[in-house]
Amino acid sequence: MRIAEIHVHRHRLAMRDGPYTLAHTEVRSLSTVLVEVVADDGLVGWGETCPIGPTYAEAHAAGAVAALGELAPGLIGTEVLPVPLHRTMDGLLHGHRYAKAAVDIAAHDLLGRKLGVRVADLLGGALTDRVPSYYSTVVGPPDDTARLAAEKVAEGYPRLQIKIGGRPVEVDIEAVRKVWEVVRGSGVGLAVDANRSLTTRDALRLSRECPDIPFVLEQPCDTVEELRTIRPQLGHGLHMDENGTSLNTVITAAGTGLVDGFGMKVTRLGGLHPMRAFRDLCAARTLPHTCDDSWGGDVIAAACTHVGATVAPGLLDGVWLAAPFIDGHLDPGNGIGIDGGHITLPRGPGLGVAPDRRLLGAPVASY
Ligand code: 0XW
Ligand code: MG
Repeated sequence: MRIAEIHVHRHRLAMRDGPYTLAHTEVRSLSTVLVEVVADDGLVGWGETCPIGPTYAEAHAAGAVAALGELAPGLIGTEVLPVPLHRTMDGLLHGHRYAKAAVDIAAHDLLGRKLGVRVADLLGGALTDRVPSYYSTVVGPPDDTARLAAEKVAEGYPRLQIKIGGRPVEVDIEAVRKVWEVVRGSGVGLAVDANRSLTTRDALRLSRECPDIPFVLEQPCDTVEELRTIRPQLGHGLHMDENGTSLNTVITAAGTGLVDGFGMKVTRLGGLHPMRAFRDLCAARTLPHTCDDSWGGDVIAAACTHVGATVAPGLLDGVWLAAPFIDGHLDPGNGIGIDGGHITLPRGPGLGVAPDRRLLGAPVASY
C-alpha cells in the first residue's frame, strides 16, 4: 500500500468555557491541522497536529501547514509503513517533528484499516480498554482551583495536574496547598505543572514549602540546565514535559537520572512510531509518563488513547484530552470523550474515528 494523495485541512476548534490559561499561554480558540492520506487502494487515513498556540512549544499551526507542504510532494508513492515513511520524511525535512507526526498518525490509521486491527494492536497490543485520563486545571484563583480539583476527583479522575506560574510563587503555593486540603485522602495522583515558567529559586521554594504534599513537579523551569540545577535539592519527583523534544533528549534525561518521569506529547516526538520507542525506553527504566498532546480534536485524541492503552498500567500517568474544553466533535458519531476520568479505547479498525467532511470543508492544500 502506497501513498497516492495527501490533503491538508485546517479547522477551528471552539472552546467550551474559555479561556484555557497556562503560565505563558492563553487559549480562546485554536486552529487544528488535519492530514488526510489516501492510499493507492482508495483507503483513507487521518492524522492531526494542533499546537496549543505559538508560544507553548517551538511549533505553530501555520508552521505545520508549511512543513507539510515541504513533505507531501515527496511522500507520494511512499510505502505506508512507519519505518520507510519516517526515513523518507527525514530525508525531505530536518526536524519539524510536530508536522511529521500528523503523517505518521494517518499512516497508522491507514495500516490499521487495511489490516482490520486497532492502532493499539499495531503498537504492540492494548493492555486495557478503559484508559485513565487526568484533569488539568488552568492557572486561576487558588479557591477556584481547589473547587475544580474536588469536583474532578468526585467525577473519578485518578490524577490531577495543577497548573501554576506566571504570577507570584506565593499564590502558586497557596493554590497547591488549597487543592491538597480538599483532595487529601482521596488517593488522587497530583502533578504541579509550571510549564517552564519558574525561576530555579521559586521552584525550590515551592518544593521546600510543601514537603507534606506528594506531588510531582512537572517542567518547573525553562531549560534542561535549570532542571539539572534544582534536581539535587528538590524534595519532590521531577517530570520533564516541554524539554522532551526528541528521543535523544529523552534518552539523556532517563539515562542520567535527571527526571522521575515525563509528560509526553505524541506530536512533539514525531508521532506514534517514536512514541512506541519512548514507551519502551521508559519501561526499561521504570519511568512513569503520560501520552498526551497539547491540544486537538478526535483524531489526536484517538492516537493518544491507542498508545496510552499499550503502556504498562503502573507506568501510565494518564492520557490528557482537550475534549472537555472543546465544543463538539469532528467525528460526531464516534467522538472521543472522558467518562468518570477514563477514556474508552476506540474499537477501530485504525484509529476508530474519522472527521465528518461536511464539518471540514475544502482542504487548504492537496498533493
Ligand atoms: C495539560 N497539557 C497536556 C495540555 C496543555 O497543552 C498543556 C499540557 C501540559 O501538560 O503541559
Ligand atoms: Mg506539562
